[in-house]
Amino acid sequence: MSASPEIMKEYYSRLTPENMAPLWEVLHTLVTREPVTKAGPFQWKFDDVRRLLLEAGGLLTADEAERRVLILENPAYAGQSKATNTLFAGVQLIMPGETAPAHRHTASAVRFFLEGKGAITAVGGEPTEMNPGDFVITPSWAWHDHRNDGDEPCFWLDGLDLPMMNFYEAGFAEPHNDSRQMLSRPEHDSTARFGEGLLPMQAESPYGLTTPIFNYTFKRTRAALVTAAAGQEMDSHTAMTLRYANPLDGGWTMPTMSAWMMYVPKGFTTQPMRSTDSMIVAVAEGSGSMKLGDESFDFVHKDTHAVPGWYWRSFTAKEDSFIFFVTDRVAQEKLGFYREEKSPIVA
Ligand code: 1HN
Repeated sequence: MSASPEIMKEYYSRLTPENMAPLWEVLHTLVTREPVTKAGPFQWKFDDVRRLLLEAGGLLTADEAERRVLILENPAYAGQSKATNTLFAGVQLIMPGETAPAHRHTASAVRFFLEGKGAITAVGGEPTEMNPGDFVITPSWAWHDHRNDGDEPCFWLDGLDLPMMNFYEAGFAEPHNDSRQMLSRPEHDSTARFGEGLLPMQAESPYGLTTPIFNYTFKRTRAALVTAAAGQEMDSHTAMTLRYANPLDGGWTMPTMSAWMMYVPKGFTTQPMRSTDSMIVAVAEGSGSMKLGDESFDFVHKDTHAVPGWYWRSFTAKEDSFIFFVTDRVAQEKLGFYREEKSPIVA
């Protein structure tokens, strides 16, 4: 530095009141050689979430809460309602007979159903029953309400693009006049029109950039993975993975969040890979362990994990495992900065 530290300090002290700052002091924390994440990987055991959430079930109704959700907060983002820098994760409970009242918002949501029977979500006038492992979408700005017509507590994982949405400070929301919206289409209508390898002659999604199908059932996804796996060798890094697709263009199902499911057969370990997208990873079936960066997490069915971008990840299945991912990959791809890296294959 050509000027003395005292001179620099005095100079900086005059910048602050003028709302300016020297880039050269922060350049390399702003522009990093590689991604730097504030958060690390984290795991929430379903047993713990379930216990505490059932307790909330006795403290307030779904109607009072509007959404009875325990936020899965990454410790690096305490108080910020974030699982990763861009994704919200929470687990929702609705008790038999309850309704989570209708509303809509610009944030998109995914439901990954964890436990129970008889939960129905209505989206844009169509109901769908949610069963364990189902991937259900609430598109941006679609009316949605949930109810439990069964006789057991129902739990699901909510993944939302809220932190991303709020980063842009572009979010809107409104309540519906009725706690349950009017239904205008029978159950399975959207799957019949768009999800059977058939399309309406004038195919258009009622949800704009989001897929017209809103329940990708585990039953079909699981069968597809198992059948496809029988016909080829496991991929070293991704085992047998299929992504959820928008049938209108083959792209991802939502404009802000990508989702896929990976089948890792018993005894198989995937080679490490990493990518810039941050992810919520939940277990639909099976057990095993996942290595995220330097940490190893034993997982069982229904556990949820947060994985920040650019952490190496590898999965080992103790039993046949079906692992669900929701990430901000599609947003990063569209913005042009998605990257991934696969480790060289070791036998
Ligand atoms: C929301 O609307 C739902 O509709 C779930 O079920 C979780 C978390 C934050 C903000 C809105 C739902 C949510 C949410």
